[in-house]
Amino acid sequence: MVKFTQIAMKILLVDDARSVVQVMTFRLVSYGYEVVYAENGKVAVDRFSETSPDLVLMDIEMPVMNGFESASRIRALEAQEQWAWTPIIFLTSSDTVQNLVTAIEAGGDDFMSKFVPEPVLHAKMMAMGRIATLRQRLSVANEKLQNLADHDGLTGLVNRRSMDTKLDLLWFESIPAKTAFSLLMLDIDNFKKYNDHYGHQSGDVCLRRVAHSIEATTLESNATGQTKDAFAARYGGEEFAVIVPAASRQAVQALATTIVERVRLLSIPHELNAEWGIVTISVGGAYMDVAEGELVSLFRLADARLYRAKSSGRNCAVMED
Ligand code: GH3
Ligand code: MG
Ligand code: MG
Ligand code: MG
Repeated sequence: MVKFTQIAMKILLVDDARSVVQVMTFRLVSYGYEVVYAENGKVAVDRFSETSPDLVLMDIEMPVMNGFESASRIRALEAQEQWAWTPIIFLTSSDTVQNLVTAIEAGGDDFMSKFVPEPVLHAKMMAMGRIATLRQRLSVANEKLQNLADHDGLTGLVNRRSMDTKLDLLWFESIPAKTAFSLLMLDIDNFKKYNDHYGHQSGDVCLRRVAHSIEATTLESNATGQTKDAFAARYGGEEFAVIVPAASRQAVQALATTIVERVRLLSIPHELNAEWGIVTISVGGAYMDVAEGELVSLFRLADARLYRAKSSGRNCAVMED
């Protein structure tokens, strides 16, 4: 016998006939599976959304909503997610060829008699259990890959590519909401000198600590309700961006000031950083009414102000012209 460690499947069992439900539930539970029950196709759609089962066993003829209609609705729900496809096996008392074709066309994957001999049911469930286990492993692997693709390897912050995607989405959402949108561009001061003096490895450690500080301050600002959905990204090299949708001018100003302050408080030694002797950052920020401008102008403004922060002495945030 093939050895395969399976997950304990959660099975959504849909049937209006009590006797069928009783027998099936008894057997499925005895195999170690969890059973969620629905008495018709409509309830099944709700239960499906609520419980995310690994497998659906669905009767065809039921009051309120039949199995085919229910399966179509479940598939429509799944169509909103890229990799979702939960196996649906129709249960029936008449396994005619036409029924099988209609079942597959309605989004079902297989077809089984309600009076299937117990060993056959057990074997089929084992086979479905293997598929469910692989699906779960695939989903975990996919999530890990997505996470790797979206984050910068050194700092763990959202990377530039992922930032652009999130940014477009947030900007787009802000248009009908008529909210403001803000951007902070941040850059470590005299970082080339840091690398030259302390070495590239130490530079990496420093970059990571500064990144974490920027992110922590941003998340703290979200947590206290000053901002909402603000996030930090590694823009490139020793430059970062903080995207702040729908926050007041004062809140963004406060966030920028706190970020600069918190980096200073890290007290990372940097002998060659002007008179401070510790690592500091400069920030350029822009606040804009979404209806009045474009995303590119927001970047241009923040960039120009970052340049001013640098030329006016560094270790500060410039938020206005
Ligand atoms: P300024 O205050 O004007 O920003 O001066 P700066 O020296 O920080 O600016 P510059 O653009 O001249 O140098 C940026 C430095 O950041 C150069 C580059 O080696 C360093 N850097 C960029 N990415 C990394 C990284 O991933 N690790 C390390 N260790 N250094 C990096
Ligand atoms: Mg029925
Ligand atoms: Mg720099
Ligand atoms: Mg730079």
